[in-house]
Amino acid sequence: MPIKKCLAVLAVGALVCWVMLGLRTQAAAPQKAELGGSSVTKAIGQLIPTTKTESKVKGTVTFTLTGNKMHVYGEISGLTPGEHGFHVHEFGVWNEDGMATGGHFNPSGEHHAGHDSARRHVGDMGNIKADANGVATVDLDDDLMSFSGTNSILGRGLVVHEKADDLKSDPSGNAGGRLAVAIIGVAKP
Ligand SMILES: [Cu+2]
Ligand SMILES: [Zn+2]
Repeated sequence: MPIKKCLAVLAVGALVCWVMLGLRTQAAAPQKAELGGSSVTKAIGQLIPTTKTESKVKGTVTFTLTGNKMHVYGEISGLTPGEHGFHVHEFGVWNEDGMATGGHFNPSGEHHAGHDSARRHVGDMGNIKADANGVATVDLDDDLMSFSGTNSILGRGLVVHEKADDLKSDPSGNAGGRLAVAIIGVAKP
């Protein structure tokens, strides 16, 4: 009987140790990632024209996080006058036709919509509007984009389209070809 009791105590002790060790590793991992992510307050994307479209579209776009609001600002040139779809896409890679950026950044599995919609892709920023000189200014506030967690836009793609985004058609608003691509990276604050 005492031997059995002794074994039982040992078994319980081992189980407690195992559970505590597991909890410790679980708690440590996300904390590290969160600390790294939250120290980023500004990101930047340098739009490079896609060569297959013979585009001349270029520009610089910054993303600045204040509290829970992301301010998106930039100037984009080389456009035809009028509206052009403007989105964050899933992958942060430039290629000759911009297709390597994949679809719109959509971590919540929503349908495509305009920037003002309550339910939309996180990457949906609607349209930018170029003036007669082909220059568009982006200046908007966003409630969904982040630099940490599932909605983090760091390392993703930024795309300027050939045509206007109709703000409703899945999967990408019928905005046509991809004229310029940027990779969103960490910027100097
Ligand atoms: Cu797009
Ligand atoms: Zn979309």
